[in-house]
Amino acid sequence: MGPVPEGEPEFHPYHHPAAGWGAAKSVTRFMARERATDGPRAILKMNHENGGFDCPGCAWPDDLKGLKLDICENGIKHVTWEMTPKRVGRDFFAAHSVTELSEWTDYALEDQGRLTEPMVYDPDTDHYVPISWRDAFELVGRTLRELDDPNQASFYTSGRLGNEATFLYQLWARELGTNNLPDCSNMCHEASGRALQAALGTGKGTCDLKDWESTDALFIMGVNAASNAPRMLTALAEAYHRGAQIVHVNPLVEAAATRTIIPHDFTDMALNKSTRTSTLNLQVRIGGDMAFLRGLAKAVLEQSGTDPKALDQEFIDRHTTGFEEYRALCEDTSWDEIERQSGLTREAILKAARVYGEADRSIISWCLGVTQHEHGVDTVREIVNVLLLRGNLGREGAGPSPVRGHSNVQGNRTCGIDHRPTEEFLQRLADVCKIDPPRAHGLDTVHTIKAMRAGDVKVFVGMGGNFALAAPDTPYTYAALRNCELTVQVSTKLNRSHVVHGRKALILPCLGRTEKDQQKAGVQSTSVEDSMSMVHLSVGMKRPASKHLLSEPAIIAGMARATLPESDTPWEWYIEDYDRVRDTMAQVLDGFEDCNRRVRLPLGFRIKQPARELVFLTESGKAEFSTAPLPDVVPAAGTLALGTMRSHDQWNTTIYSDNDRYRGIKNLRSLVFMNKDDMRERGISEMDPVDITSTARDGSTRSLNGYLAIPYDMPRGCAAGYMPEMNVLCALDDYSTQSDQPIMKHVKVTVEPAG
Ligand SMILES: Nc1nc2c(c(=O)[nH]1)N[C@H]1C(S)=C(S)[C@@H](COP(=O)(O)OP(=O)(O)OC[C@H]3O[C@@H](n4cnc5c(=O)[nH]c(N)nc54)[C@H](O)[C@@H]3O)O[C@H]1N2
Ligand SMILES: Nc1nc2c(c(=O)[nH]1)N[C@H]1C(S)=C(S)[C@@H](COP(=O)(O)OP(=O)(O)OC[C@H]3O[C@@H](n4cnc5c(=O)[nH]c(N)nc54)[C@H](O)[C@@H]3O)O[C@H]1N2
Ligand SMILES: [Mo]
Repeated sequence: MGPVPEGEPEFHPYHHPAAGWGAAKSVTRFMARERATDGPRAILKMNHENGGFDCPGCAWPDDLKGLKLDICENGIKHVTWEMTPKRVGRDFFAAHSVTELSEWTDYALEDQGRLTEPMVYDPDTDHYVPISWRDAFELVGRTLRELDDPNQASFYTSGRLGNEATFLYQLWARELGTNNLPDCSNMCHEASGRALQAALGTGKGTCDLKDWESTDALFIMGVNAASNAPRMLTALAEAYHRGAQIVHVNPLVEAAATRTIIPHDFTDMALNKSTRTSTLNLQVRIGGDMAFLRGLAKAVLEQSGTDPKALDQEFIDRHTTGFEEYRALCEDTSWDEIERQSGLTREAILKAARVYGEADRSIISWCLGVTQHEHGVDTVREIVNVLLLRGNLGREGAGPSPVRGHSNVQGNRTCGIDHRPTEEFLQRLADVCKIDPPRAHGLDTVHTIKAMRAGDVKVFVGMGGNFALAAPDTPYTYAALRNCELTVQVSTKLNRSHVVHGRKALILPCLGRTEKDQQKAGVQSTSVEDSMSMVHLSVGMKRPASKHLLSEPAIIAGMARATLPESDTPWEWYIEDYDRVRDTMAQVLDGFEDCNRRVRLPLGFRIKQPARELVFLTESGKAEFSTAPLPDVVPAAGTLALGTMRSHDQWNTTIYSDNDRYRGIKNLRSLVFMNKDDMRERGISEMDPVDITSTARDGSTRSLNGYLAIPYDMPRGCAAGYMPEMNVLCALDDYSTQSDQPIMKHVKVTVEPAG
């Protein structure tokens, strides 16, 4: 997947603070390699109030104080990656057949640079050849019009897509007649959305950065923040300085759970002065978070026997339902069971419970370590249960705070990317846009793959992303894509999803977020929503990578018009001026009222969170405790629970290098991190080649051979390695029955010396 390694694999445990000079050095090297001469100027334009573009690196909110240079190593890499001077033109495609390209590494594919003009696959020569935009749109339109049923098409969204394009995209799919709108969120935070919706009546977190700045205790669960949301480090360091408690819950002690030097704190950088970012680290077993949370709740309830202030009884009585059942459940769950399932001692859990009990205001934050499990929904609901016990909701400094992934993945859902839309949303869409949207629920990511494989979905459209690699069960997903009549990829760079394609295939190159989007009414901006529901404008300023590129909204409008020639939707008119799209969005979307004015305020606007105001749009009108039993997550004898995760030097399927600095890895991605006792038991030494075999629920097995074993500080019975390589081990049918999310953090494997 990654580049050809620059040397022999190395492993030296990392003992330095996160960010700081290591990050600065890495950025400098990266920019030099990418020859990104425009980098420094562009970075000064990133994440600024009133102008500049939104960093596409992650969904962490911008600094509330605005003007500070609020950037990070990985954001810079991500932007530089888009701004590369390298180009992929028609000559490139003429020189390399698709069969040849499919032998290249993923790194090599992306490293060719930015795509420059629309291309269509020619099966006679096995090459991509140029096609005009008009003919490309017509090919999409004709193929879709000729389907027997609009549900034979599926429209994937990766979370980079801006709000305006998102709105038009779902409008196109629904006007055509399908809710088949899978997105990357189906693999990411689907569980969080479902759990929060059920418990609180809003599928999002309730906290913003102000809450992070005033909380007494932060619980950070299942996130590798130093790599994947590096600007969180600033918040953690500030919290530590303030005297807040910071508890990390993760099988691994990740870099964000140690110390950091904030790169934009020039004094700290100059003095090499680091700040702690943790007061307690709890190494749960993989899948053990729910048991840990149950332990917290049990301890709080036990404490309330002698100390009535341990619970916020008034809050519970006024705002919640189901408390007595939950109390009984906690009493019935034994400490033995909690210890066994969490992999933590009762003593360690009581330490965390003391932090929680002594804090007036607590925030619980989480990411994929919590969601990508069979019981992801139950675990997020348990987070809410714990918060409710002490009234940690609807007041400053307290609440649930999921860390979202892609920079606009939350905005995608807000703007209608949902295969299970509510009747209320569809009705408003019908009333305002004068269309007749289908009412039946559509397909998500997993079910789109199954339907493509079965021949029930024949057209796949990917708005960004790299579906072939990001999805589970790589060979199965490849076969599914190859079984399509037409695959359409709207992309900025060449990737695996272009060489694993349908019988007909299009590559449609688009403007990136850093680039100027010129339309009839002038330069356009798009809006995005961060993890904390702040919506603001993003304006590109770079000259486009090629004069043939179109914006994502323009590509969608072009495909939509060609598909629906008689449509009354003013597709062309919308594209002349995105304010017009926003005016329509203001009428359809909750929280977007008057958005054209509000999005131009210095920091944009915040979408109202009813739960934050203690208004619960649940059936009972209250916040609802849940009472799910603890799942059994203890691996069977001889097996390990394997979590797939990102290295420091990658962005999902984009691999920048084979290094994982904070975990001490150089020149190696085909590895498996293991507990040293689990290694010894199997006769495996450091860097020994091993075979990893997963067993799916249906008993089928999948393998990766010759991976190198790395002894790592993690609980026994746990293992970890990198996505997307390890998607080979994830069976498509092993998705959560609660969220339909592929189970990417708890793959049942055996590991043995390579045979
Ligand atoms: N630089 C960079 N930034 C990114 C991304 C990127 O690839 N690169 N990806 C973006 C996207 S789309 C997303 S969704 C986010 C992902 O952000 P993360 O959620 O941080 O992603 P992962 O690398 O999958 O790491 C998951 C973490 O969960 C831990 N973990 C594994 N299993 C368990 C468990 O059972 N319990 C607990 N408590 N922890 C567990 C792992 O040790 C690891 O620290 O980051 C976003 N930001
Ligand atoms: N095993 C395992 N698998 C996982 C995960 C895991 O933890 N474990 N995580 C899952 C998660 S959380 C996610 S979010 C998915 C990620 O799934 P995706 O979002 O589908 O994948 P990305 O790698 O983010 O997509 C990268 C591609 O996006 C395109 N691109 C970049 N910028 C733009 C742009 O501005 N516009 C357009 N149109 N295209 C652009 C480029 O061509 C690039 O090659 O992967 C999932 N897969
Ligand atoms: Mo994600």
